[in-house]
Amino acid sequence: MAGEYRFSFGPWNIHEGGDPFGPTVRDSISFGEKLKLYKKLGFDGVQFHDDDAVPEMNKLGPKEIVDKAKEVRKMLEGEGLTAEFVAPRLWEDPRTIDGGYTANDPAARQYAKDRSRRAIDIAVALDTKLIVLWLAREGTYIREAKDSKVAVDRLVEAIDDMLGYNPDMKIAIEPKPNEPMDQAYIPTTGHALALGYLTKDPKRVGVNIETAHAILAGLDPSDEMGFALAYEKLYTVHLNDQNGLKFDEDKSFGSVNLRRAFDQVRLLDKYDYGKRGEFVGLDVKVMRTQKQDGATKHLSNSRTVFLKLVELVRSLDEGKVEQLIAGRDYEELDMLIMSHLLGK
Ligand code: XUL
Ligand code: MN
Repeated sequence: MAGEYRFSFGPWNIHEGGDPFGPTVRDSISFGEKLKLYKKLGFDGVQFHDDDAVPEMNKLGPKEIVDKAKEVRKMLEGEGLTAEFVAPRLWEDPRTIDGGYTANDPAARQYAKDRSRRAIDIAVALDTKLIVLWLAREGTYIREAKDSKVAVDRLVEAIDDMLGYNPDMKIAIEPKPNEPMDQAYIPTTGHALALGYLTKDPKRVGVNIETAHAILAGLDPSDEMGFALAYEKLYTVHLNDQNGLKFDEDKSFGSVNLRRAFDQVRLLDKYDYGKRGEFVGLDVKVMRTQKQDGATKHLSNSRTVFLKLVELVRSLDEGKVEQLIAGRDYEELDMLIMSHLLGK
């Protein structure tokens, strides 16, 4: 329950509400103010992009970056918080317009590798051993723009560079099939894990599975999680929800399809997710319509829904489930689950 699970989110999950078609609608909240909200909302872990921890890091040298990150670690300690992971934010720099690790320009690829090393330095300073790689621009708008075989070779080369740079760091690839690219090279959990096995240390390469990304790939998020669990590769999760095949919505967990959320929680709880130190990570966006005051409700609501679903999962009559499976009465099993979700 609440004490058994530790929850995390990233500072970008408290945001001003700007979208591609309109300006921001809420005031900015400083990083320090955001940190003060974590515990109040029931969260213990902070997910970082490298420049969430060290803004404008491209203007700083490696030592200055580490010094700044150490200051952030002190802030975390002051709030009783832990850094869960650091993700290199490679997709906003002019040098990575055509991608980072898979860019056609060798200078862009080198920048991406260097920046990833700096992200690892920040992770060390923040006392976490987990790097998340969301491969934002590692794909194409038109198929002929890049060679997909070479792209995979280049991704392996970049991950090998990170694994070699720090022998303690683990890497969780966060697959996503599209957005911002038309076609991403690592669209699913299967692709991410297979990529890991091409690297020089597959033991240290796993996944971060995001609910919405699995749905965008036309897949069931709990099945994706089960696949990763079978490989002992579910390093973290980004729970949220997604209403069909459209832009990545990052809706509150369970808000579109409660049964799909129930299935994710059932699987995670069954296989002791969290007991090996994993956080229940969220990647949720508040609605643009939300007023300033209530703009953290998506976080506390997602956490509450997760915990309520844990209760529901644990009160499911698993003996009855077994019996119905043995009798191949899946219609009755369907009704059992629906009745359980309806509370009757
Ligand atoms: C993008 C996404 C990112 C990653 C972290 O769709 O989910 O926020 O989770 O870089
Ligand atoms: Mn995510």
